[in-house]
Amino acid sequence: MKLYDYTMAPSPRRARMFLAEKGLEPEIVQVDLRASAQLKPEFLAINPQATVPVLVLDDGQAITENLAIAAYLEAAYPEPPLLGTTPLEKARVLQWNSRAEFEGLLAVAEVLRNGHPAFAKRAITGTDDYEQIPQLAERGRARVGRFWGVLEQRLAQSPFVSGERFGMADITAVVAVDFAKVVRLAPPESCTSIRRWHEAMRARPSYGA
Ligand SMILES: N[C@@H](CCC(=O)N[C@@H](CS)C(=O)NCC(=O)O)C(=O)O
Repeated sequence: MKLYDYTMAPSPRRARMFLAEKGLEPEIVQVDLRASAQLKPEFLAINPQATVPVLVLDDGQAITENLAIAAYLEAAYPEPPLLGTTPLEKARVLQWNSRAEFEGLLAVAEVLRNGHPAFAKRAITGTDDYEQIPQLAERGRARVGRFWGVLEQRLAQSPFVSGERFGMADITAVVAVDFAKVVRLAPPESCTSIRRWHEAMRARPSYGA
């Protein structure tokens, strides 16, 4: 297996952490997003959406999108389970993974891509250019603040984001929390449950993947 990656970007970090939790070590190919390598014909031939991560299997099949990569890996390498085992656990993992992605990760991305000069005309991923909308950066900040409340409340009820067991939702949420530092946002000091959980995440070997 081969993972098309970019060390500094949050989305491929999710895939790296998932792979590490499964004990898998694919060949890593860096796609230098700062140098717009994702827009070069060689990479577009692998992923026409111009995004990383991409997992390429030994037979050449390419899988894009974190959720699809996770679904493949979970089916091919069931241990340890990261997408739940019982019907309800599986639902809770996807429920909280979606919330961490849409309310956390994408809110931070909204701030960064609409506010940082490095993303001028690159407010949305893909081959088309989109202008930044500064109001979206402002709105994103408010959304991130709301997400801290959601996450704190959830982690006050359960040790992990989707319940009693570590899983994909923890990966997405911890990547969102760490990504927020890039736009100088962090959960307030009062979020003691997030702090307790984040320390547990940091202690896992996959955290540094
Ligand atoms: N929904 C995709 C999102 C992938 C994504 O947005 N990747 C970003 C890096 S975090 C990217 O490739 N950006 C390319 C660009 O900025 O043009 C997934 O979860 O895999």
